[in-house]
Amino acid sequence: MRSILVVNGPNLNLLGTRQPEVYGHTTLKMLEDQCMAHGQSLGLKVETFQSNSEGALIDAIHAARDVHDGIVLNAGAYTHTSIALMDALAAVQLPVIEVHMSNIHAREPFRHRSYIAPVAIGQICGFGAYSYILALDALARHFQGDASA
Ligand code: CA2
Repeated sequence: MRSILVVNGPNLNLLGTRQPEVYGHTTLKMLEDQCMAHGQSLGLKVETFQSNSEGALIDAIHAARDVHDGIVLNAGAYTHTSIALMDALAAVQLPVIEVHMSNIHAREPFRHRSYIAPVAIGQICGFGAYSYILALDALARHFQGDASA
């Protein structure tokens, strides 16, 4: 069974507790449970990780290399700033889908740039918690289409 790591970055531990008008009412725990349940329905094992620390996120991405087959990543605001995260993803060479709860392209200009996008298979944003479900579907499809993945 293929294994996917769902990674959430800074402040996403606050999901469901603040700014529901932007990020909805789903808590991080609910989101992670939904990802695990949906992964199971796709025949994928899903593990989750959240940190507010850039270094811890990089360490988790490095550790994923020998354990997981793909990554779903919401890097939070590090999306728009972190060359280090981009380098980590490029180094491990796992298929990555970038996700965001909000539509980053409809928000402030500084959110339009992503350092993750160049090293991701694709980007899904604007669908709230459903962005993660779509990302798992996309990874499952990616694995079907690539026997070597
Ligand atoms: O839309 C997304 O998923 C973001 O990655 C969320 C980041 C933001 O910096 C990105 O531009 C887009 C912010 C995460 C903050 O999460 C909170 C959740 C609830 C309450 C407060 C913050």
